[in-house]
Amino acid sequence: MIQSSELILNPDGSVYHLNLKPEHIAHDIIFVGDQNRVEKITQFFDSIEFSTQKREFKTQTGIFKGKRITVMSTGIGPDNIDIVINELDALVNIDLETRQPKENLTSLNIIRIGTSGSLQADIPVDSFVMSKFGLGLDNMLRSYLIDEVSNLEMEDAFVKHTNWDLRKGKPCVIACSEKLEKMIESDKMHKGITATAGGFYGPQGRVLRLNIQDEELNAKMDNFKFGGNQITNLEMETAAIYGLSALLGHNALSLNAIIANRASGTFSKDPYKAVDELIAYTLDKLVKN
Ligand code: R1P
Repeated sequence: MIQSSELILNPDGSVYHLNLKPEHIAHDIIFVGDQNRVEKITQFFDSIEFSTQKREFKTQTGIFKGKRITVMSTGIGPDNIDIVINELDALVNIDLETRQPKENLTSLNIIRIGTSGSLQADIPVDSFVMSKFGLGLDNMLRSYLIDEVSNLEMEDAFVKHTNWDLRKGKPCVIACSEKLEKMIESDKMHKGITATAGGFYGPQGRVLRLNIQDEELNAKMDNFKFGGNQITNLEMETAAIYGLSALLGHNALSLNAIIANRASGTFSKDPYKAVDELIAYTLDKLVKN
């Protein structure tokens, strides 16, 4: 039995941070970072059956063209993803009354619709990137037995190529769900490795008033290649989503609208339009499958 200090439930039986009960979520789940992006998606739904919000975790479940979909904001960063995916998994794979893991496990389909900065000059602002791999530069996944699902060869090649300082922890590499990749891909999507940082400024090579440990890191990431893949973009959630989903048996895919190009130093003139287009694209693909 999982103790009440380990799996915390609210007085109404919902999971602690997400405020959700099992009946509130669909098997197809869209993650966004920004809580204001939830309604940018659900505004297109035929009906909404459930809404809740606690802190940055806003959730709505409804029907879009006959398909039941949950849209949820995760806030910013891998630490939040740890909470969101563990609590979502508890909703489907742990009996919240007996506090025992279920025998028959459920696989959720999780698609992130995010924003991100491109590292490549030829992946311009307002384009879309599908993450074939997540490269975790943060250490959240290292609390788990992540080697079971990580691409150790690519990890080692990245550490060598960047002369990575292992005092920052060892990066890990996790692949997307091939099932979701096939469902969503098209020639509109750039594909590659998405690097996930544990912060926005120093951890992504931004210098304001603080010196950073490796000023050349973005340039080194820019020319890293492994097995025909290059690092396309840098954001703060993808590797965490891929790692926990792989360990728990869920399918995950991360899509990002590129709103900044770090190679050319440019920022989208209309970032909301790029995100709106990615939302429309994803919803359309989801209901066609
Ligand atoms: C930083 O501004 C945030 O934006 C990006 C990063 O991953 C980070 O969460 O994604 P979202 O727009 O999905 O939040």
